[in-house]
Parts: sequence; C-alpha cells; structure tokens
Amino acid sequence: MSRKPRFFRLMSWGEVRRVIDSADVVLHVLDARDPVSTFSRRVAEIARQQGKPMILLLNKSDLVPREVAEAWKNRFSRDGYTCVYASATRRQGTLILRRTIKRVAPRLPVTVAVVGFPKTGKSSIINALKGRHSAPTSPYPGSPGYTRGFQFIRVDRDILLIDTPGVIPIEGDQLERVVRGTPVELLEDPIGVASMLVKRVLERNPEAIKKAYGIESKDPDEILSIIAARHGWLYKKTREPLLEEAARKVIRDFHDGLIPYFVDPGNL
Ligand SMILES: Nc1nc2c(ncn2[C@@H]2O[C@H](COP(=O)(O)OP(=O)(O)OP(=O)(O)O)[C@@H](O)[C@H]2O)c(=O)[nH]1
Ligand SMILES: [Mg+2]
Repeated sequence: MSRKPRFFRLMSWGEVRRVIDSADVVLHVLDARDPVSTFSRRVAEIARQQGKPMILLLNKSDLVPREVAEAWKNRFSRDGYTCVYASATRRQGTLILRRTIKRVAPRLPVTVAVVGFPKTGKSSIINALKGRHSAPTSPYPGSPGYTRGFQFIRVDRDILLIDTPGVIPIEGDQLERVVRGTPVELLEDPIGVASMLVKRVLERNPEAIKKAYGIESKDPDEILSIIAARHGWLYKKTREPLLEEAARKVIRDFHDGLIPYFVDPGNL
C-alpha cells in the first residue's frame, strides 16, 4: 500500500501564465489515448494571448496504433496546431520533437515551458529529450516523484526546458479532472470514479476489460466484484467483496497504461 500524500501540489493558473510568460515556446503535453480530454483550451488561449508558439505533443503514443497517432496529428494540424507524437518511455519521436522546438523557436537558445494535465508524461518527455533521468516522475497523481515545483533542465546547447506541476483545466473533461487531479488514496468515491472509467473505456474498446483482466462482464460493479474476490479483498465480517480496493486498482492500472483503450479520431 502506498503512503497517503499529506498534500498534493498542482499548478495555479497564475503560475501557468507566469511560466508561459517566462518561456519562448509552450510544449503542451497530451495523452495520445485521449488527446481531446487532455487538451486545455485555456493553455492554448494563454499561449495565443502571449504570442508564444505552442507545440501539441501526443505522448504515450506506444499505447495507441500508429495510424491513430497519425490521424490525431493530421487532425490537429488541420486545425492549425503544430502537433507531433512521441513515446517518452520508448524514447521515440524525440528527434522530431527536438527539431520542431527549434523550428518554431523565435530565437536560440530557446526556453520551453512544458505544461499539461497531471500524468501526461511531462517529466518523462524531458528525460527522454535529455537522454537520462533528470526530472522525477511517478505513476499516479501525488505518488512520490510527481512534479511539485518548477525545474529548469538543459537538454542541449540550444534547448532549456521548464518542468512544471500538472494543471487541471476547469473547462476540462470531468472524469480526467478527477482521475488525474486526485491522489488515488484520497478519492472520495473511488467506486463511482472507477465505474465511470470502466464505462468510458468499454465505449471506446469493448474488449479492454477482457484483455486487461480476462473478465467478460460489461457491468462495472460486477467487474469490480470479480477483481476484489480474485485478490481476496473481502470485508472480514461479511465476506462481501471490497469494491473500493478493486476500484483503486483499476484507476492505478489505467494510469499504468494496462487497460488497452484509445479514442479513434475517425469515430468522433
Ligand atoms: N506507456 C507510456 N507511459 C508513459 C509515457 N510517458 C510517461 N509515461 C508514464 O506515465 C507516468 C507519468 O509520467 P510523468 O513523467 O511523471 O508525468 P508528469 O506529467 O510529469 O506528471 P506530474 O508531474 O504528476 O504532472 C509514469 O508512470 C511514466 O512512466 C509514454 O510515452 N508511454
Ligand atoms: Mg512531472
């Protein structure tokens, strides 16, 4: 069991403005599995107001088929954005990203503010560009290693990156806000959140739960019960399945990329 975080630090909008103000370029990191739900219109708006070029980075592209990453990239490009995809953990796409940063940079050396929802892989991308682990990373919101402050990391002679804590757009997707914006141990209603997550995942990939857990059911409560029973997570007195524990596992597995799902832009 992980320790309960005593306090969880995210970035305020005032800080987002200031960090973008102090940078030449904004690198807005999205989760390639669901780029629209992890896109912040507000970040884009601040970058535009301040006249800073913004790059959309579809990270975790190892979790989606290549055609899907390509399709998202084309779609964002059609909408006028500069968009590239990458996988920080596989260190793929870093050359293109480096080139793109230099291409949009108004001057060299360039300072780049790396911003986005929590757990999109902002620190991991910085480490991939740098070629070694310089920025702390962590699998779940608030778990040791998440980014609490601002950190400057030089990746080469021409590129200085600013790692930042995650930010939760108020206009953003409700479920992504809760899942990414709260440490799993502190969720008030883990069962409700996990149920919504399971429903959403099944809408996008009806096979996802079967593939992740070998469970055929499409009913969130039943799925959580089976997972709890399988792990022996039962209330001592009643021997009822401890759904909360199963719910937390599902949310962690989602963060760990163990539940195979993604949004296909062709289906939107
Ligand atoms: N599969 C996959 N996982 C990734 C990738 N990039 C990051 N991750 C994982 O996603 C989790 C979050 O990565 P971080 O780099 O800590 O994310 P962050 O955006 O800096 O998170 P905060 O600082 O908390 O906002 C970690 O468990 C990473 O290993 C990727 O390209 N593919
Ligand atoms: Mg980080």
